[in-house]
Amino acid sequence: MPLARSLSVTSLSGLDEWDEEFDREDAVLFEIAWEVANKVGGIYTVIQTKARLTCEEWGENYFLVGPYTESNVRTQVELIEPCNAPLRRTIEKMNSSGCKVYFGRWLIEGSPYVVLIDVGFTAWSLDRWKSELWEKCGVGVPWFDREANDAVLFGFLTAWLLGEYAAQCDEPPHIVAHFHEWLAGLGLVLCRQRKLPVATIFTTHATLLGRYLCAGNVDFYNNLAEFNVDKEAGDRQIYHRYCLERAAARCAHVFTTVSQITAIEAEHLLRRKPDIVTPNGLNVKKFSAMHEFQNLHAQSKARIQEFVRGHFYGHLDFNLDKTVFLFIAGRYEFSNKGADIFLEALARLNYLLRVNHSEVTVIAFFIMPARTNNFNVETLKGQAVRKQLWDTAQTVKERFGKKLYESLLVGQLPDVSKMLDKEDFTMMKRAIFATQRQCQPPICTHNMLEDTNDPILNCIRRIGLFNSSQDRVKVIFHPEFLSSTSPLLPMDYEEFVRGCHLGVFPSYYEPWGYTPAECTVMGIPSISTNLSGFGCFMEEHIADPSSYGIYILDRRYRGIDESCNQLTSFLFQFCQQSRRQRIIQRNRTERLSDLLDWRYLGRYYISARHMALAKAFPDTYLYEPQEPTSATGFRYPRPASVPPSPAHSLHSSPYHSEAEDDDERYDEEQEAEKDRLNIRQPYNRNKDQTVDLPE
Ligand code: G6P
Ligand code: 1S3
Repeated sequence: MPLARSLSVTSLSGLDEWDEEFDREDAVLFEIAWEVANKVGGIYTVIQTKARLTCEEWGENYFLVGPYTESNVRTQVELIEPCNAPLRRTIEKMNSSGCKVYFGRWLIEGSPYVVLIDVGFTAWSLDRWKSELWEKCGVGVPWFDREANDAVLFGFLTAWLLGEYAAQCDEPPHIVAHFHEWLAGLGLVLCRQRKLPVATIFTTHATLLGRYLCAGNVDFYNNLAEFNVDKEAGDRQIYHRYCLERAAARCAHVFTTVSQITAIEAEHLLRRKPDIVTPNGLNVKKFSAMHEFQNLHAQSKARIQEFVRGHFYGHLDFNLDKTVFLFIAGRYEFSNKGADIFLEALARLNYLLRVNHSEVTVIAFFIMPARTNNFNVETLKGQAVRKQLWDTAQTVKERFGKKLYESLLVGQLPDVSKMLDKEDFTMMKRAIFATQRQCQPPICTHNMLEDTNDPILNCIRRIGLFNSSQDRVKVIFHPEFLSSTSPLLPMDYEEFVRGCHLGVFPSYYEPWGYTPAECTVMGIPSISTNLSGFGCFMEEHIADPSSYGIYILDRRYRGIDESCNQLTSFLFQFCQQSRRQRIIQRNRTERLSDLLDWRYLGRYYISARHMALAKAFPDTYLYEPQEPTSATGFRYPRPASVPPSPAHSLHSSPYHSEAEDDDERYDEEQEAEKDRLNIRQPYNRNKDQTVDLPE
């Protein structure tokens, strides 16, 4: 009987790596989600970034199953013939029975196989399947809920696919089917109801009810045990969706979720405690030279500065070299994602910077998609004016250079007072006149369709952050995801993040939260909360998170005003750091990326699959839970070097040169090595203490 897993520890910058000795025999893994090759939100990132590792583990026996949409397939998938006989027969059988099922390779790292099902093509079966769902499971789905109708079609089709595949195999196969989120959950319920030979896993990335309740001004975490879940779901007209989600969680051999905090939520709202927490990882890119990511920061920052020069034309009365770029990004859920308290904290920060006569200016970007009618004229004009100034400067420079050259050719030093003539001055004056502006630089880059009801704009109106000259905090709301082809800010999201100084994600409802994790692996500090999966995970694994640039806001035990004050103080502290301190902090942040690498976090998925196989096929598989090792309780100690507090600034002069930066990078690389050596010392979690390290 194959043992579920044996553990051997190798090193991943101080973290242990698993060497798998698990005999999968003939097992086949299907991973099923609505976001396979179909970007909607965070689940896409989970599956896409994890694919390489899962392909390495399962090879030709790994299949992702998702919905077919022509536009996605055209850009992301290469359609090919099915790679094995049972699957080919399965797809042929389904296609000859009125379905449209495609097979291909998803063109991402790892090139996993994908089975894509056109749910619309089988819509003729919807009523029949809904009746079956009602008769067998007692769940009624109303006709008007399009998403739930898709969930029914997708569920019946995936269960059909798995059942057919099992039937087409010569030997009884060992299938593991991993379903993500309620939209895919019905397939799992049907596998169990039809008693298919499938080991099932259900992962929820948020609960439906949790998301709805949090968005509705409820003291969610203090009342988790009190909610009458059926009534709450009914009141919000999501009872049928909730039933599908709860049935999947309850029927699964193994139930998982992405964080401890969502595990507690699921236990109360879905009435099952998750068997394993499967935190989300990333595909971490490592640069051979440590300062490489610092250079990328400088390059991307220069591009953001160019945009800012255009956006604030006529009002560029602040020093761009002393300007700090903050940002929040994600799905536009105003209070769930914490945009409400971020704005309030910005207003308080504005006051603090003003009364302290700070030289620092803060520009806060809000990147949250809303309904718009394209870019607004004033914003586009800003970039046109900037371009014109640049062109004028280039023309004058060329004319100047030509005169200088001619003078040198005849062996004379030029008369500098005659180098610029009247025409040059006229050209320059005209360009300067064009920068006159009657209005303040715009807050929003687009024409909003619901301007008067927009929560961000309304909040800005209330707190009065209007980008005036007196304001030390300026706000730019870009209600569209970023793209490198944008005429306004032509940068993709990754480049933009690299160019900013701090990501601010003070979410109230955030099962995991990829945005701060992405910041971390790019070496950009971030603020998250102890109500987000990411924040709790980092708190658990790092002795002093803020010294690594991981600020964790307390939204759990404090009222909103207190949390807002804490956020303001994080922001104010951050603004007081010198450039040197920011560079040191970025190096530390980047050092945490191993912790978020799928090479480390993928182990929880491995455990979940083994546990499911052992539960579904107890005669063949045995699951042995992992014994705690010193590496399991791993915690990053406090950094060995100088803390990045303003009081310890070693900056020698107010004029900061690039040469100094290079010295700092050198110091930091040495410091990093010191820290790395210290990190390898095992941390004793039971004593809940940090390691005392020599300075
Ligand atoms: C990186 C670059 C330096 C640059 C610095 C700016 O470290 O390598 O050349 O001076 O970023 O840092 P700041 O926090 O001011 O954007
Ligand atoms: C969910 O997406 P969201 O932004 O709606 O799933 C993500 C992936 O697991 C998770 O990171 C996020 O917190 C959830 O909220």
